[in-house]
Amino acid sequence: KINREKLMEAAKRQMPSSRWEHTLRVMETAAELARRTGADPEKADIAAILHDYCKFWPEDKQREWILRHRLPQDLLQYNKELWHAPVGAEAVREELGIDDEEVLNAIRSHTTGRPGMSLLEKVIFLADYIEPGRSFSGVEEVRRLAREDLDRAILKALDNTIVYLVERGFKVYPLTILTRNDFLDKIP
Ligand code: DGI
Ligand code: FE
Ligand code: FE
Ligand code: FE
Repeated sequence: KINREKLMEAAKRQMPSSRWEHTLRVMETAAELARRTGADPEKADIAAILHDYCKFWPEDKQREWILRHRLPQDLLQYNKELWHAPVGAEAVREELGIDDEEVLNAIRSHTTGRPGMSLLEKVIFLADYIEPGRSFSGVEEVRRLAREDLDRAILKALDNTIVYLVERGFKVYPLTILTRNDFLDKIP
């Protein structure tokens, strides 16, 4: 089984240095969230290292993976920024032999979330959103909420993303809406 150093080298090779630096910050933020919430720290570490594995793959290569690996075909009708999460999960399974389904789920759901997210998935989703290099409008409030309640923090992050997309006239991927509805239903 491949070790952490090899996974870091493999991920680093797929992306420009600015994106690798984001990955390092996601690793640190995920470690902190895992420590505080009781999520598995080793799984959080591996998922953080690999979460943007194919973010910088050419669009055509990502499209090929969606077509050839039984990924949701409706992704092709939406922003290509959504593709790297599900494609990344398949890519690290095939190219790096990652077979831990919890880690793969965390990679797969890190952009849109999904209804019924596990603690590990929540940690990776939020670490990606609140890492210290982020400057989205509203990120400070999500950072504050994340210190108290991961679910409320994710709901706020999803609200921000949906508002951002609507304000710019972009389509919203249905899974993003379903994830938000799921958190609305379960937050007291
Ligand atoms: O890969 P990162 O930049 O670290 O972050 P990410 O994986 O969360 O990707 C964020 C991008 O995805 C951002 O440009 C907004 C976009 N996005 C997220 N949800 C949706 C979306 N785009 C569309 N069109 N629809 C969505 O539901
Ligand atoms: Fe990403
Ligand atoms: Fe394949
Ligand atoms: Fe990321």
